[in-house]
Amino acid sequence: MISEAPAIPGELIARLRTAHRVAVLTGAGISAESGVPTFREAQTGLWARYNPEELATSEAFQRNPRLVWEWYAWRQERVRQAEPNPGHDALTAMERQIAKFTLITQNVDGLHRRAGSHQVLELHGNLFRAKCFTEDRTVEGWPESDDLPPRCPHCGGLLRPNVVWFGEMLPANTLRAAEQAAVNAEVFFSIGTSSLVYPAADLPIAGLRAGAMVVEINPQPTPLSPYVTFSLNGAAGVILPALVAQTWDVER
Ligand code: BV8
Repeated sequence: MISEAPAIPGELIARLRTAHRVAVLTGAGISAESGVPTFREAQTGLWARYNPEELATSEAFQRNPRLVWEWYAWRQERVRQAEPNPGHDALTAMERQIAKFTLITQNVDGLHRRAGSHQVLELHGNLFRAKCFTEDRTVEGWPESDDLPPRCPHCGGLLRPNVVWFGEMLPANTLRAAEQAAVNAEVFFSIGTSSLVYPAADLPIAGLRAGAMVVEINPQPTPLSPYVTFSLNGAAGVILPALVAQTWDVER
């Protein structure tokens, strides 16, 4: 049985057709249909025994830099084998229809940019970038070596993934731009996030307070669900293409 395209609320379609400023916050759920496990999904194999929230910390890295570096290398490999999915593609189509479109992501997998999105704010950094743990400055490359983690070419300190760990500040300019986009949005989408991690989880609330229509896309309810204007319960890779097609009558 071919699954019916989900019906998108008419009021949301009408609003999007006249909107000039739209902001979107995505979490790991939008990459789930690309085969990238979500952040809180049970980790597999070697990593099953570790809790991501414990590994994604500066303390874990200081305790066992090799283990943490290898965890990120394993995740990089998973992402390299993944492709953007119809949910990512639908957001690139939406960006083409909206004058001021801002895509804010908690994800570190880089799949929005690979899908062709341009205005992407990576709140939590990117798996594929590294920085020096000692100097806290990004490095573009480093000499081949068997050292794990590799060493900073400038000072010889350990390299670390250029992502925001728990307990670390988000990049100030990126967070400020995200907050601006949230409070100026006419429509704010929260897609594929458990709405548990702060300060990202504050962004849809900031949009709501500023008068945005807030739309959540998630197969499960989250702490944000009671406050949103519309809850579209389903997979982003199914709902977003239907929403774009029903609103702007375009393919992805
Ligand atoms: C900081 C990078 C402050 C690393 C990540 C209040 C204010 C400020 C901070 C806090 C606060 N309360 C608590 C804190 C501390 C902490 C925090 O929020 N803890 C939580 C756990 C309570 N926050 C921080 O530490 C932040 N730093 O605030 O510093 C500070 C102040 C002073 C001085 C110093 C510091 C830093 C947070 C960033 C952490 N780094 N990632 C890495 O990836 O390794 S966060 C990590 O979780 C990922 O980025 C991930 O994206 C993010 C959130 O998870 P989700 O994306 O939501 O993914 P999840 O698996 O949870 O959910 C997936 C969802 O998708 C589910 O709902 C599921 O139903 C849905 N889904 C599944 N399939 C689909 C789908 N949806 C749609 N379609 C599908 N097909």
